[in-house]
Amino acid sequence: MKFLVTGGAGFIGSAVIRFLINETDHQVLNIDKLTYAGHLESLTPISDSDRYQFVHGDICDAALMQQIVDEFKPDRIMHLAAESHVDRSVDAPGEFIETNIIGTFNLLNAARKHFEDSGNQDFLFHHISTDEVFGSLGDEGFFTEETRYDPRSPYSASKASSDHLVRAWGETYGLPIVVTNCSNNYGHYQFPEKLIPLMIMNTYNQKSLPVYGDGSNVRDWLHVDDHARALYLVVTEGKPGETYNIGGKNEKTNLDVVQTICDLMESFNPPARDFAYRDLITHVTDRPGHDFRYAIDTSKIERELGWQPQETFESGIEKTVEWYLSNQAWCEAVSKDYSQERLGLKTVK
Ligand code: NAD
Ligand code: TDX
Repeated sequence: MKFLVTGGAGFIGSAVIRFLINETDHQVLNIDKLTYAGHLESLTPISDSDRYQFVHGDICDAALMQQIVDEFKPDRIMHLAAESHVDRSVDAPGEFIETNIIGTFNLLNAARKHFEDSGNQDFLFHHISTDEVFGSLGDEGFFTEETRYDPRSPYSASKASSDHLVRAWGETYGLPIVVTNCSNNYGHYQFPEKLIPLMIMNTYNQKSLPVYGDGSNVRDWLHVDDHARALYLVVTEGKPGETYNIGGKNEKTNLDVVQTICDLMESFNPPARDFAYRDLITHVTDRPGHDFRYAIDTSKIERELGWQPQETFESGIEKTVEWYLSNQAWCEAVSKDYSQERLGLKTVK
């Protein structure tokens, strides 16, 4: 089949494309704007494949999206391109509205015309979304596919909006769609603004480790390769019109995550004798509107598609720390314009 992947130079998109090229026989066209978060270096392992092509393009360019879809004639569109960082959405929400909402609208229009013109009854539009659309949990409970939407950041509100557009195109125009809502991903090739790679890079460089608030906020961590496998199952075997939640069953407080990274670094990269990586942990001003806890009920995707994550948090975080230590060239290439300043505080009065 022909897969059109948007955002394929990003963290999850590149994992999906590496999976599609390495584990299947499908053809892949990657459309990416190459923002600060998009790096073709993440695709080096597969970029020589004759089943892979890249177009440098912006999903906000409606005419370009229509042209690419009309020419490539995809059987599947996997839509991952987005502005993805919550802290940046606090400072500059406009880009999130443009890319996440208007960009998704453009792709839906292009997909609808292609579906109607081609008559390809096997066509499917897969929107890759987040559990953050469901808001924030207390100490108990899990997000299911029926949980009411309650987005609380500009990022999650823009993703909720795009989820609604995708379902509306399914109901109103009969476009075959599927939506997945996933918890926090971690693993190789993640841009070092996100918690886990930032903490690995900062321990390596012996810089302070900024934990927002008291560090008790909880995230449910999923290794990115387990997410890529889940997405492939959904896009090939999922039922059109359905939503599937994806999660890692790995709930950790942020402080636990940071301490685990410090402890792994003690063994992989032992510091001088009078110093411990945990000494670098610094509690800083909390994120505005910081969601307390995310946790996913994954029973639907397990029951209906037989998906199970392969990595535990312990195995995945160890591989991830090792990967960042052995791939400093990638880290330096992607972060050359990234100053690491604290983002997302501008709304605090
Ligand atoms: P990322 O920020 O690493 O990558 C986003 C990619 O989209 C980049 O390559 C960027 O260049 C590209 N892009 C941005 N704006 C674009 C535009 N206007 N036109 C074309 N390309 C553009 O993000 P990620 O972490 O890989 O997330 C991918 C998707 O998965 C997003 O939709 C995100 O909401 C969703 N998601 C992420 C997580 C997570 O933990 N990272 C969890 C659940 C869902
Ligand atoms: O320096 C930091 N210190 C800190 O304590 C950073 C960057 C984060 N944090 C905290 C905030 C969160 O509670 O760590 C947690 C994780 O933060 P992020 O890595 O920014 O991820 P999060 O806000 O949870 O959102 C992520 O998961 C869901 C992705 O960025 C989203 O794209 C995805 O939808």
